[in-house]
Amino acid sequence: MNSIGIEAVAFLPPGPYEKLEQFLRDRQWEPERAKQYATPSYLLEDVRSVITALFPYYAGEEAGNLSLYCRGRDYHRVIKEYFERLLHFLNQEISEVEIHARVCVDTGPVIDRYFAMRGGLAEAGRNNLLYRKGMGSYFFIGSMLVNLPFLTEEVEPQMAAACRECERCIRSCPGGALKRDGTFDPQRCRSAITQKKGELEDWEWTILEKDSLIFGCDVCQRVCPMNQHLLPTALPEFREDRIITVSKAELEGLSERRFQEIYGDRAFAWRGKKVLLRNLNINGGEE
Ligand code: B12
Ligand code: SF4
Ligand code: SF4
Repeated sequence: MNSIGIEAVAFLPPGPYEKLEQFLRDRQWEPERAKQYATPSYLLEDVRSVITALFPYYAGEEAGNLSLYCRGRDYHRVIKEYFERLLHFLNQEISEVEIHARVCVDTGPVIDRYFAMRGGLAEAGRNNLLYRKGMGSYFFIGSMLVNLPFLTEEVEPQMAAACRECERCIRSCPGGALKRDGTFDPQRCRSAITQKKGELEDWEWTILEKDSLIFGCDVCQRVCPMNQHLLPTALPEFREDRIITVSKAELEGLSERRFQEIYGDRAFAWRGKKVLLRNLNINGGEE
């Protein structure tokens, strides 16, 4: 897959994934929803394998007011492009099957992190993020369902060894979203609050004010010992032409249409200009 630019990929069986279903039910998911997320054939009827792939995006940590994950091009678009190239390659190699595929990047009933772990590509940290040697936690995950046979032997998901004696992420989390019992409260995650539209409640403002990023939150990744001394990604979409900061002066006066023309290929733009301007009023958001 190196010729396509995908350095970590696995072809998993089509499921259903009973342990995932149980995990989601234990997290109070409604039974029918948990079943759907654990059963890839809901999405693609003739699915025969789940392709899971990692896309590293680390490109340094220069000070700026955007999270590291949204400084390059919008990963939803980039991953779709890589999967299209992969499909093209598979179509050329396997001419005897008419390939059906369904690409999922943060869309559809798919738990990307579960598949990446089962494919042996990464392990879980206490902060919920997945980690892989050399990439730390700074990678995206894409999933593509296809009607081609699977190749990869499954691996039991596990927690990274470095987490045994460490709780730095839990102690530093500005929202108190990471719990000692291993659960996670997404409502209290600062990343979610920066992406929320409309008026914020006082308690949400309090969480927002604890850090200066106006989109996303990197605290639990920055403090992590597994994220030290990383090499920059080889993927040009995340390494080049990065935007690390946006200011009020740049945003004010732009129509929503002009805003989309300038920033529409960036993940931080998907909630619109108003949300960014609101967040710029927080502690240090302005450069
Ligand atoms: C909704 C969402 C959010 C919500 C949170 C929802 C949630 N409950 O986690 C919000 C907006 C808060 C969010 C924030 C972020 N997100 Co987000 N998010 C998603 C999305 C779309 C769905 C996640 C979801 O609801 N999962 C349901 C929960 C139950 O499962 P999970 O946490 O994904 O997976 C866990 C289980 O599989 C579990 N598990 C199951 N069995 C077992 C067994 C064992 C032994 C163990 C140890 C674990 C385990 O371990 C996994 C990790 O905890 C995914 C993309 C996708 N479709 O999967 C991206 C995704 C998870 N996000 C991602 C990113 C990058 C982020 C941010 C870092 C962005 C930022 N810098 O601000 C933060 C990190 C917050 C954090 N600490 O997790 C990446 C994660 C990449 C990685 N290396 O892990 C994903 C995969 C997007 C992508 N396509 O790459 N996110
Ligand atoms: S900060 Fe510590 S506990 Fe948290 S993910 Fe990193 S190593 Fe694990
Ligand atoms: S992204 Fe920020 S708020 Fe969310 S869990 Fe990590 S440190 Fe906490």
